[in-house]
Amino acid sequence: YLLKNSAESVSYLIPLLQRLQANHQHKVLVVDDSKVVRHHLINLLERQNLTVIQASNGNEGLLQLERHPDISMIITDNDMPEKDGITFTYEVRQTYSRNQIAILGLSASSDRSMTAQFLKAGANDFLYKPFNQEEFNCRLHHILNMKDTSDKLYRMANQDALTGLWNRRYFFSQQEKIISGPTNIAMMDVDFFKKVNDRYGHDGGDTVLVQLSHLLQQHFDDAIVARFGGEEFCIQYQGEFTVFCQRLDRMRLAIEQQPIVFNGQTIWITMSIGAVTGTAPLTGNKVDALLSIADQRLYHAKQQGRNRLIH
Ligand code: GH3
Ligand code: MG
Ligand code: MG
Ligand code: MG
Repeated sequence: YLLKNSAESVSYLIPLLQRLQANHQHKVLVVDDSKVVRHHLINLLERQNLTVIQASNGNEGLLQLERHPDISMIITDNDMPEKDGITFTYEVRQTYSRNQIAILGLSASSDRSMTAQFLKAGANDFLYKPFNQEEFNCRLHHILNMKDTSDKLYRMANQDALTGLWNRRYFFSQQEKIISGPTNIAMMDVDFFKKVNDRYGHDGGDTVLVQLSHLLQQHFDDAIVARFGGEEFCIQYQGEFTVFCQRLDRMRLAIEQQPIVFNGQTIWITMSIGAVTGTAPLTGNKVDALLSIADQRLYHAKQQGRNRLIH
């Protein structure tokens, strides 16, 4: 069980690797049946400013994953009672991709095929025990850097840069994931937004979009709120249509009553909304059909005087 600590022997080459930035955001799950090994790993990880959670076998590991959906990395031993690490890795991969949760496999076995077995089951990397502490740190940092890069790419591809809301691409990618039940869509557009830009400049307009986005998110933290383009937004909500419409109208009123401060000036805005309901699954071009109805209703809201919801 003694883990080889030869950090001193390499310290003349490179200083002990430490990853100080951004680590607090990573939560690591350590799965090993040996308490001694677990504590050694936890100690190594906590020195890297990581938050650590533990489990003593694969089944417990799965339970911890359910309890902590924000785990970004798993370090798992293979040789454990109840569920071994390779089976555990395979099962985690049925739900989470390599980019969602990184897995580092460990084993004290003398079986040289262990590396391939772990990688085939879906692990990102593997180390034989006992391991060199600095090699462990190097692999850990490599995995976390990859994770940070893929998280960043995901955000860049799916989030709107100005407001932080989901973008159109993400909105469409989520529709197929809704398997059943009522699903509602609202299209909304800021009224006379050109005037805001004309009067307060483009920066004033941008400030309005950012603050408005916060308000939309506050009102619909249980729904997908996306910026579709310019000053056009879309909300997708699962639940009763009447509840959706009540909440939309409450939000519309809140927007009307909420002053937006820009450079010491107060900007007031209103929004027009068109809402529609459908039933999942939204296969084929059903999403497009619903969006087109919501868009027509938004158009009518504009025609009938703006600052209103049509459903
Ligand atoms: P309506 O009530 O009919 O919607 O009137 P409107 O003035 O809002 O008309 P429209 O929707 O056509 O105008 C959208 C304007 O939004 C035009 C464009 O210059 C501006 N816009 C689009 N994207 C951005 C952005 O990212 N920032 C800012 N500041 N303005 C934007
Ligand atoms: Mg073991
Ligand atoms: Mg507009
Ligand atoms: Mg518009």
